[in-house]
Amino acid sequence: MKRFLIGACCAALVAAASQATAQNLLDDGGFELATGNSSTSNSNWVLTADTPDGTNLSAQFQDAPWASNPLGVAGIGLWFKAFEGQQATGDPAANATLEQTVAAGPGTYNLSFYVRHETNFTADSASVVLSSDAGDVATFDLLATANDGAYNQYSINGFLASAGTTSLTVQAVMVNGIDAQANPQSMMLDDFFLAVPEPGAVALAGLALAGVAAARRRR
Ligand SMILES: [Ca+2]
Ligand SMILES: [Ca+2]
Repeated sequence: MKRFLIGACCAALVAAASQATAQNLLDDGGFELATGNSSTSNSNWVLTADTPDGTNLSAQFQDAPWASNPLGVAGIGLWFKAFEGQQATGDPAANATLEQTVAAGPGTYNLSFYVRHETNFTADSASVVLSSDAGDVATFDLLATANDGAYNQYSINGFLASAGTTSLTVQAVMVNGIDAQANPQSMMLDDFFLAVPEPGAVALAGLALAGVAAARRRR
């Protein structure tokens, strides 16, 4: 029993160390530099959102405890307002794209992000797309996430950027969002993290395993 506990303890340490050492390749992954209630990022993110009723954006950076991760804490999250689509007779559907491109070479990458998906959110599609300028593309279906209204973390892991890659692009895209005429019906995104799986994390795991072995020897 004691040995098991030591192993679990070290595994937790490795997880914490990996998080701490990985560097986010994205500028302002959590949108905290953005101007609240607008499409102005003040960072390398570009948010393109239409205004189906001629006034209100179909997506915006929202400064509110209900829009940011973790839920209930002050901060800024990206708000996909599908309900702006076809809200009034003659309004078109709601479309928006969030995008950031970073310089990056060939290799393996992990992208993680938090999603708050409300029950009645309705769109033809909503997705996070990771791509390279060498033509590699991975698409994550946001409509398939838990629609429980909580912030949940998801990831695209092991993305392979092939030879010739000089940049990676992260996108969040809402296509043809419409008013479901039933609340709650929004989707929010926050805390994007793009990183190279770190050789350092592997080394730390080795050190932790050595720690377990040392602990066993002391017995
Ligand atoms: Ca945030
Ligand atoms: Ca409206």
